[in-house]
Amino acid sequence: MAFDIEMIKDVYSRTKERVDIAREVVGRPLTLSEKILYNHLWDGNPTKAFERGKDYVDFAPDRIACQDATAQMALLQFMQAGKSKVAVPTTVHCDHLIQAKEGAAADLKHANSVSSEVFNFLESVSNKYGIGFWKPGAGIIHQVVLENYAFPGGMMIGTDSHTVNAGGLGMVAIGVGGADAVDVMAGMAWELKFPKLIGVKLTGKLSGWTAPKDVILKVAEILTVKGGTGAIVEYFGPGAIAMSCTGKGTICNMGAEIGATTSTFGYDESMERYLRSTDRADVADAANAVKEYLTADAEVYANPEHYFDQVIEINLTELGPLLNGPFTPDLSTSVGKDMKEKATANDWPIAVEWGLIGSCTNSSYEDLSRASSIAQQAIDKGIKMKSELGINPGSEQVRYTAERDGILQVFERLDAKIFTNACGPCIGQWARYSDPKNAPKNSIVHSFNRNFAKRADGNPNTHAFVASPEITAAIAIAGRLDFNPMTDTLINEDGQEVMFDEPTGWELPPKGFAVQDNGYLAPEVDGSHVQVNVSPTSERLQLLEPFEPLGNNIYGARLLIKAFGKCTTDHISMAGPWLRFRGHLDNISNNCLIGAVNAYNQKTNFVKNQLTGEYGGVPDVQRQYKAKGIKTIVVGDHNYGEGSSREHAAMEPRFLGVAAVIVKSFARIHETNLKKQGMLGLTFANEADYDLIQEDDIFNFLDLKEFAPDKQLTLEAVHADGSINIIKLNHTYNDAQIAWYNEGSALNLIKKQNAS
Ligand code: MIC
Ligand code: SF4
Repeated sequence: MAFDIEMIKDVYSRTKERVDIAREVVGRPLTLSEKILYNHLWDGNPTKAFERGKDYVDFAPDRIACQDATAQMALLQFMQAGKSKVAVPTTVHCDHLIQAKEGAAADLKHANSVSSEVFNFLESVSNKYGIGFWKPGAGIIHQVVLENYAFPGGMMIGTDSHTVNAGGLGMVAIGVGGADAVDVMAGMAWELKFPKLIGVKLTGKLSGWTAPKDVILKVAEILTVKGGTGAIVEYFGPGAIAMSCTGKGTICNMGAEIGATTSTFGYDESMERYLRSTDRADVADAANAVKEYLTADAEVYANPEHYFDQVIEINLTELGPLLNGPFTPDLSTSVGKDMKEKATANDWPIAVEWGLIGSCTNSSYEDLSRASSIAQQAIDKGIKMKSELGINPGSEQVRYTAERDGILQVFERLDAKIFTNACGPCIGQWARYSDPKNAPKNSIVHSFNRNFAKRADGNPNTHAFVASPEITAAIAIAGRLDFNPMTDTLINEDGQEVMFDEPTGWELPPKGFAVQDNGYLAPEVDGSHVQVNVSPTSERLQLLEPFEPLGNNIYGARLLIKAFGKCTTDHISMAGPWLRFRGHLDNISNNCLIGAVNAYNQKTNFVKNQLTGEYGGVPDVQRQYKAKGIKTIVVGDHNYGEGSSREHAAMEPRFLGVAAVIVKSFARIHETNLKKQGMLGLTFANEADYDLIQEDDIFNFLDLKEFAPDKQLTLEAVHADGSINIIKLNHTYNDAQIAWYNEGSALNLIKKQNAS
């Protein structure tokens, strides 16, 4: 039986009425995304049609999921909100804090000992406030959500950008910062700008070496890392229907890499099969009763260009396997010859040192079974493994079933390391090097979603390429980046030339899923007596102090850093070893912007202190400005804050005294995170004004007193030679968000409202 089945039935019981009204109000057939959005309006039945990309709308999500690295800050904030229980079903998943080193058993034991304080904190807060808790080792948040909580037509938010994975089961699932989740936990509406809609029509059929992963690698190439910003991507067409549910999850998952608000697919038989095999026949039956409401109206998919803002068509029969990377997930290259040419031209190392299979993106039973069919061939054909292989199963249920069915043993026979059911190398939790900064140039291939510099192993010289699990397995076995399993031969141990056959696998386990201990702990019905302890001397956890409002008198501000080029959340608040400070704002602030490249010297973590003329690390210099009460600004390029939902990337600069972040464009979640923390997140009205900013400028915000929706702000940049530039800044704050700014943060406002 499914968790929270009554809540799911409630959603379905109102679906018909609300969607029918929405269709009338909007005055035309509806996409699936619109049906789900209009069915989750905070105010109930739809009364007006919203303008996509313009109107801010209040929604009522059905559930929330948090992972350990972001839950700490989310729950520290929730504890301040003055509530005794979460208002909607919520879960916490311990998956990010487990380092991959020796293998699952030893690594889990180690994590449980070094992070016990954090795990105990999360467990006790969960127990107190009615939150379901998934222990370390239970699995990666998004696979666990897909297996247990996602349901067609539902709406959820999660404090992780890959929450979007649940679109594979027909949800609108959106990644948010912790402060957004706190709103919903506290029983308030969740606000989102009504998204634009991109339709992706999948014709043809996947076959041979091509996998769902290649679909999203292709979409990333087409749309680039910011092409999906502000939009929901809705997939449809015969190619979509023919694909497994977990394959759909893979595609939706990596929608985060194109900046999409989320991605989704209409309810179909693959979803029904998945629901039934994961012990949720009750959800499948309930969904079947409102089936036509869980996909778009027929007219929409027949004439998509009339209903979507943009339509892309991909013929899956023509699509071949791709490798995306290095350093960005949208740089796409076909396997084989094209890769050989590109790698040679760009000096990417051809030898592949590691292949990694797993992450929330590609760790389903189907993924493991297809990759293991390649591993099995290597054994059968006597091919020696040329690189190392690591596997992170997505959940204990997948791991247990894959072990029962002999899949994991196949990898083990190739000496693969089976790591914990957790994020591991995907988020830099990988003890690959003792001195990563000085580690050698090398290539790795993985089935993860992100490949920003240093992400997996902390080594800036690691060139990480993203591929499907089956291609990852083949390339890891061959040990060459330019290997094309469809055409190339390998020499086996007997000196014979051999080739791989096409991968095979099972969409779902033929004998059904099984698990002994899924790692779930239900909260007490009444948790009011549960004590939550945070030691004042802890280096891992720190209770939050409210931020002081920044006010509307910002004059004489200095430039902390003008970031050059790509500045993702990994650059702003690095993960890996820093994950251990995610619950301690002061300590984690020591990584603030240390990965951002200073536009004036092209160095990281090396900025000029304008008060002393000396250079220092970004956090150190900023702490000196803070000590003197001098506000600062951060300047950046396009898609600033791309990647993670981690609100630390906003809270750290806020905590250290940065007042404004001014960029050419923002990634959605990060922009909201800045607003929530009571900061100014602004964009250059004229992009070229980025170039006007000088290292030693003094900045005055001339009209902050008139801060209002749809009204530009004016920045005066006074240069060292006395000359002045007036720079116009755009913003997307509405009245409520300006109130957060005025109060110092959204949380300050909630506290005030709950107190009155
Ligand atoms: C990621 O993949 O970057 C993470 C780690 O899962 C983040 C969340 C975090 O930083 O804790 C995400 O994607 O939101
Ligand atoms: Fe974990 Fe990686 Fe997925 Fe983020 S992308 S949730 S780090 S597995």
